Amino acid sequence: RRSGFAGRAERMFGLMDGFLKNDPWSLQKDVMHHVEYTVARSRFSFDDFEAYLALSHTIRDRLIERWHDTQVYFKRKDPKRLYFLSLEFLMGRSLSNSTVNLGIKDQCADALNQLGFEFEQLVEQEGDAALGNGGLARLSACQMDSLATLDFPAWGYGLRYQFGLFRQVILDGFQHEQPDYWLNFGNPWEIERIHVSYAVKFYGAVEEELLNGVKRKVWIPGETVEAVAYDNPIPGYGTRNTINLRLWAAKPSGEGDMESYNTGDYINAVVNRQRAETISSVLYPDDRSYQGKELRLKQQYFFVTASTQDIIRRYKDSHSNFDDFSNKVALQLNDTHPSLAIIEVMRILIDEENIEWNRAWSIVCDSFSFTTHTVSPEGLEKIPADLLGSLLPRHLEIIYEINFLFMEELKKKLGLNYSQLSQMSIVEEGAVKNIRMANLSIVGCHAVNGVSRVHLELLKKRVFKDFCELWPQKFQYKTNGATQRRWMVVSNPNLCGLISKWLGTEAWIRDVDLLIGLKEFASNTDLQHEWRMVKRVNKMRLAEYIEAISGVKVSVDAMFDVQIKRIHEYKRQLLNLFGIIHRYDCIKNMEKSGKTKVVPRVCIIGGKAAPGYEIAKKIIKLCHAVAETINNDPDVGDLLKLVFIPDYNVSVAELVIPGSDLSQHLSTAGHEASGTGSMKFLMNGCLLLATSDGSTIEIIEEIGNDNMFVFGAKVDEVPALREMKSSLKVPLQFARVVRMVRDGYFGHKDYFESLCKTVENGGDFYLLGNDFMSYLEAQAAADKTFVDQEKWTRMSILSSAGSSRFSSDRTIQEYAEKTWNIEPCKCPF
Ligand code: TH1
Repeated sequence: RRSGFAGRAERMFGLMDGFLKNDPWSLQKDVMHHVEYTVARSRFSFDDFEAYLALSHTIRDRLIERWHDTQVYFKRKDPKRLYFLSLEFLMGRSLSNSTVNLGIKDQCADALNQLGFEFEQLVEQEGDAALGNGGLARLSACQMDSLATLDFPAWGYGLRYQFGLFRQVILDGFQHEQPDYWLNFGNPWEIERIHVSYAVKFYGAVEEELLNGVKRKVWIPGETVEAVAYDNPIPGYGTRNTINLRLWAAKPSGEGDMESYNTGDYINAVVNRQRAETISSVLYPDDRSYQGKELRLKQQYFFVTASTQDIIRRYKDSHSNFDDFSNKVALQLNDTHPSLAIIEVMRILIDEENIEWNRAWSIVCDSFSFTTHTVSPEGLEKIPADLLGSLLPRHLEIIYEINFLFMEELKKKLGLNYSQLSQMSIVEEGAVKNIRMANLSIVGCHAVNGVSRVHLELLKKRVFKDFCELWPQKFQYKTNGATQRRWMVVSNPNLCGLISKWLGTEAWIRDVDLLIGLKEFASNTDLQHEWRMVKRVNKMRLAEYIEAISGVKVSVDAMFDVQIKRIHEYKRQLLNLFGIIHRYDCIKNMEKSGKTKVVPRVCIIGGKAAPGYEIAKKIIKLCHAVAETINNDPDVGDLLKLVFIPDYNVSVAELVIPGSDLSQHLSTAGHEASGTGSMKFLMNGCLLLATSDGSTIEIIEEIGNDNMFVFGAKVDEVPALREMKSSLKVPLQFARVVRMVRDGYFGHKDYFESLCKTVENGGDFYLLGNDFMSYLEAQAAADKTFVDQEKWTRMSILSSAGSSRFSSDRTIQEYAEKTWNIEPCKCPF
């Protein structure tokens, strides 16, 4: 006999007409349904944007089906789950990616075509979800795609900022920041869960309470807001599994309403409550720097408590005690930004679940793992103890207690080495007392991961030397990766078609190691020819875009040379600009006959500067000033062009990467923890011109020195070079280009003075002068190779063929096995 529930479920399923179908006709019907009833436009008249919305809702319905099935299956199987906690996710657009992962892109394109719409055009209607700054945030997004595709029972947690990363607007060559109103036109990709909400408390005081003769600490908070969940389905490729990215938004809390309203000032009370929403309103736009701002700390705690309450509630739904917690839950901290979670779980276990301290602490340590993305000690997050104590008084007490016990343990192990103890302490004593979030994370996690091999070496040698010696087995590394679904299949469909044709299979999209199969065809003239054709079409698309945004006409026969990433002194966009000025200077001083030998270049630079980072902003202005001079110089013509692409983001990257020949990764060795942009270029067959730093070192090992252009000081040489710097002679060519900028060759003499100073007179912390000649040689080698199109194309094919190690699928597989101890849980159907 059927149980009542099953019988009812079957009847309901019948009413739903089974699962949604994916043939073009069914898709078309659903699109029209959404035009009429969701977007509420007449079926006789709707524009591209409305068609985009209707199509997105059509896809969303399919995502929801799979999401439900996956979650029901996870719940039934109760596997160990991974929770990925990150304050930043750079998801970019979703439409194209979802259709690719669901395997229905062609059907959608057909369906739309018959309605008179161009799929590619609808895709362009979508704005980017830019809830993050740069590499760290895009890494989170790539890893979510891999987690879903590899069928891992995982969820991501993040913040639903109302304003994502600022829009960069360039006026007269200067960067201006504008708010990113990404939610203003609605967001079809999220599901609001008004009923999934948690109270978030701040301020107040800790009191002692006597309960059944036992003393307990009770936190009496002073302010309460509510965290509401928004779910974003993340579909895997070639699987039904669809995991969840749960983002929290702050809302006023209903708690304590009566009190404030009874005091009389109703209007003010309502308005003040509304201020709760500011907590999740804006993403901090600083890459790699912290400021000890109260709002940022509020965001962090808001995020952490909502996520951990949700996770613990889900655990308790199917478990009656905490014995199994660390066998069922892995909590991954993306950098130290969410590291208060360690304290929050500790607080819940001891204060609310009445678990004894030592047991609670071992549950915490067994569950948490942490990945650091930073190289320098200055990049490590610190929170003033006063600030933390006023916002979260109970948490500060717990931190002190953890630190006390940790110090006692250390004293036993190390004896009384005060300088070492104070280095390792979670609490930094000084004029201002600070809490060191990295130390807290290392102490409270069972695994600490670096993001490339050399990054781990640097952690061992420098930043966390003492900790590595104390707990060598805790420290690991997982070289970062990027997802080939977004960075090849979505953004470079023509190249993918070609690769699949030559490999005789599309299986590499899931099983990326198959890409190596291209290697045997690297010298095949047919493949080479087709490969160049694909690149040319991509370059034409990019050239059109460049003309549209800048008015500059560029020739697709020129080498497209690209540097796109956040603007930072250590990433040395300035070195690139100095190289461009040098090239320009050479062309200017050339005889007519010499010019025929110049390899034409289109130099493309893009990236945002943190709003308060003056030097980075000057680099942007210098780029525009140099471009203005070069692009309008009749002596130069098509031999050299320089364009700055404004408002660089994920969707701009998807356009630029497939259309570039050469990409530059110029960080001073030892400064880029990993770098992930290079991996995306590599996959797309763009040659790299790079220093031997971060993950580039591993790329060199994978594809060989002779398949890219490597230059500059090595990681181990940098410290000694810095010591000797003031006695080193700078090359004449370098001095000359710096002087051109300083003397006002590109105008704005006074404004650029401070920029020049960063590389002059024994300054030059990032060693631009030292690496300059080596850089020019690498550039010359690139020119020489570009003329030999056969060689260039072979190197390009070998780059794609050798890129499989840099798929985030590999990264996630390693984390799953070595850090999280989780297994796939594949939804059958
Ligand atoms: C970046 C690293 O600089 C980069 O090398 C690495 O590839 C990437 O993370 C992913 O691992 C970082 N981004 C941030 C952002 C903030 C703070 C620190 C870092 S490190 C906000």
